[in-house]
Amino acid sequence: MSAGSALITGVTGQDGSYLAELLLEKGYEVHGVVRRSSTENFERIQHLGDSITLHQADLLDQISLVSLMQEVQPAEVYNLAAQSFVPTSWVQPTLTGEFTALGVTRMLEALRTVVPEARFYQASSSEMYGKVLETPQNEATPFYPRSPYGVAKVYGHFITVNYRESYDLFAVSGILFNHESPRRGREFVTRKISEHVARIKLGLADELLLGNMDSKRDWGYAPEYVEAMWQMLQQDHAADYVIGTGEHHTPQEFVDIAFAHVELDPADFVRIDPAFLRPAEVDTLLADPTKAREELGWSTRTPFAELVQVMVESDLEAQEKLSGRRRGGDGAR
Ligand code: NDP
Ligand code: GDR
Repeated sequence: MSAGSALITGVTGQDGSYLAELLLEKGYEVHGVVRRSSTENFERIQHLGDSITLHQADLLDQISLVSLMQEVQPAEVYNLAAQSFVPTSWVQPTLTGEFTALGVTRMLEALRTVVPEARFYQASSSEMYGKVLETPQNEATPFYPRSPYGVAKVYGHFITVNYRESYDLFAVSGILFNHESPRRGREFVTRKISEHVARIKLGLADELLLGNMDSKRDWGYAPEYVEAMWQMLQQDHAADYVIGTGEHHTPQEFVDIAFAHVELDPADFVRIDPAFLRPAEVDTLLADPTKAREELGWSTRTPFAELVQVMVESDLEAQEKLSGRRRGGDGAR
C-alpha cells in the first residue's frame, strides 16, 4: 500500500539521496526536484533508477514550484535544497540569500496555495547558533549566525515558524548539526580529508591543505539524520527539533583518526593554508538532542571514529577503482 507521495527538493544532494531511499523503503511514491544543468549530476541518485520521479523546478522560480505542487499533490514536502557551502556564502551572499532564505518562502507559498494540508520540513542548521550564546545548544538557544549562509538559514527557520503560526500549516524545522557520509560533497572538511587520505595512501597525492584545525563540530552520520526528518513529520503536532550527537570534535581529531586508519603520519602530509580560513568562524557547536530523544525516540548510533573510518574506507575503494592502484600494492606508499 502506498504511504502517499513525498516531494524532496535537493534530492541530488547528500541528504536528499538518503531520504529518497528511506521514503521508498517506507512505501512512499517519491518525487524529487532537480534544476536544469548542462550536464546531469545525478551521481548520488543513479542507483534509484526509475523508482523515483524527477521534476524540473528551481527555488528561484515561483511558478515552477506552484506547477510542481499541482502536479505532484504531495502529502509531505522536504525542503532540503540550498546553497549549503558556508565559504561560498561570502563569495555569493545575494544568491545564497535567494536560494537558502527566500527559496523557503517560495516553497511555503506554493504549498500554502496548492496543498495547504501537506506537511512541510525545513532543513535548518546548527550554523544558526554561530557565535554560540550557550553550550550545549537546544531548541530555545538564541541564534547568532556568523556567515551569510547562517543568516539565510535563520530567515528560512523563522519564515517556517511564521507560516505555521500564521496559516496553521504543519510546518517544522529540523535544526540539524553537521552530518557526514561517503556521499558528502568533496569541499566539506570531512570528505576533503577522507578523499585526500585515500589518494595519499594510494600514491595519487602528497599533501592535504586545510584551514582552521581547532573548531569544534558535532559530527554525525547522515543516514540516521534523514530518519529524524521523517519522524518529525509523523508527529501529532508540528514542532522544531535539535538533531545531533551531543559530542564534538575538531578537524585535527578527524585528521588523526583518518591517517591512523591507513597507518600514515599526518605530520608528513597536512599543511595549513590561510586560503581556507573564514572571515568569521563558528568556533564551537554542541547539540543538546534531549527533546528529539524524548519525543521522537531518535538518537545517534554511529560513534565518531567509526564515521571517519567508514568515509576513509569508501574513498579508498572509490580511488582504487578509478586509478587501478591497490593499497599496499603498486605505487602505494
Ligand atoms: P548538498 O549541498 O549536498 O545538497 C544541496 C541540494 O540543493 C542539491 O541537490 C542542489 O542541487 C540543491 N539546490 C541548490 N540550489 C537549488 C535551487 N536553486 N533550486 C533547486 N535545487 C537547488 O546539501 P546536504 O544534502 O548536505 O544538506 C541538505 C540541506 O540541509 C541543505 O539545505 C543544507 O543547508 C542543510 N543542512 C545540512 C547539514 C549537513 O551537515 N549536511 C546540517 C544542517 C543543515 P544541485 O545538485 O543541482 O546542486
Ligand atoms: P560547516 O562545514 O561550515 O560546519 O557547515 P565544513 O565541513 O565546511 O567546515 C567544518 C569546519 O572545518 C573547518 N575547516 C575546513 N572546512 C573546509 N570546508 N575546508 C577546509 O579545508 C577546512 N579546514 C578547516 C572549517 O573552518 C569549519 O570550522 C556544514 C554545512 O553542511 C552546512 O550546510 C551545515 O548547515 C552545517 O555544516 C551544519
